[in-house]
Amino acid sequence: MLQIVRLTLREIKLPLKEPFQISSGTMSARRIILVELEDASGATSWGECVADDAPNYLPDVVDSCWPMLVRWVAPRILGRRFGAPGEVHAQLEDGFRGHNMAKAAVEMGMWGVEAERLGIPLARLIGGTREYVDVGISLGIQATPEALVEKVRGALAQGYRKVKIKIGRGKDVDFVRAARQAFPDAPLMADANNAYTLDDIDTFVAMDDLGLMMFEQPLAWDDIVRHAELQKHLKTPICLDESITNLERAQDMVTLGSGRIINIKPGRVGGFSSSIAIHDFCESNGIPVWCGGMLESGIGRAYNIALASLPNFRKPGDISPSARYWARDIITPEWTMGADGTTRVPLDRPGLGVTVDRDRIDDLTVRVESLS
Ligand code: OSB
Ligand code: MG
Repeated sequence: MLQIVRLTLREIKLPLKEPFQISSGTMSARRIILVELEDASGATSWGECVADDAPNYLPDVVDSCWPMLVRWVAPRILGRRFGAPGEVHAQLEDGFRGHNMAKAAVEMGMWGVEAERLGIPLARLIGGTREYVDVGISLGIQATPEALVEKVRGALAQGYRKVKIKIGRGKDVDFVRAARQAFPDAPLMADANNAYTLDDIDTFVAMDDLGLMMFEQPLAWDDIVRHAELQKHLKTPICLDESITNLERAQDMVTLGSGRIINIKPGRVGGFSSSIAIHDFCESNGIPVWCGGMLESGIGRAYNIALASLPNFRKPGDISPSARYWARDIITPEWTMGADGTTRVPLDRPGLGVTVDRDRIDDLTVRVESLS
């Protein structure tokens, strides 16, 4: 049984090693809300909220998630008895619309606490079957095709098993084609973060012969219908990211043919229960999934790596090692990747499998609020 007696919210500011540009904006430092959870048994763990400063990915932002956590999420959790973490999602959905990123921070933390309480690795708790997970890198939009080619070269030399190229208007066909010409057999894909409309079908047709693994979220962030029309014109599979906010949207994608692959980000879909439900549905319907990333710290990364150990995570995830993002992460040991482009799931340690560095977090903290 789980019974949370205290939730502590912390906002930290973690500077990125280099700015990360997507079609809808640029990030140079992350504002991250961390949630520390204490169970009546004495077990503790942490969750991470993936919302960023600006509403350029989905509507959730740090400054909406913090008050939602305080006023609406925490009161539904504190003091209440849960038989298992799988019960938390329904409790957070009942008469409570949206705000998935705030919900997910606590919902995932509950899985972390349960793993600690039982003394088992998080990946085991959720039924993960892999000991190693394949890692991909997400490369931000570059100034020139030549600069992109050098970034791709570096990523492939490090061993990454998938290279995702961020594209946007005017930074698309020439960029992706240059990367393909330089690396004819590399596992490449492109992520548009909603930069296009159906008027741009020709842009995608121009990239359709480049042998890309997929086009991620070409059209509007909340669209399902138009993606089905676009997919009819393309042999390259469409992968939905932003549009898949819950199991029903994944079902809609399959019903309408809006895509053939799903990027699961637990923060976007409200946590682990929802992620696992989408994973299972996709597995039954022949839809491969992979784990997306939101430039998480080592805490959020622990959850993503555990999730990616489930069997239908059949393509490399955006789960780069700590050193790709941060001069120093907030956990030890930091997440690393082998030269073969895989990361080992920490199955030899209970809970998240890493130690949270409280001193480092204290140094980075800009506000704290304790709820009980
Ligand atoms: O669309 O997948 C995306 C980062 C921030 C917002 C949206 C996205 C991304 C990434 C980064 O692609 C993936 C990572 O964490 O390495
Ligand atoms: Mg994406």
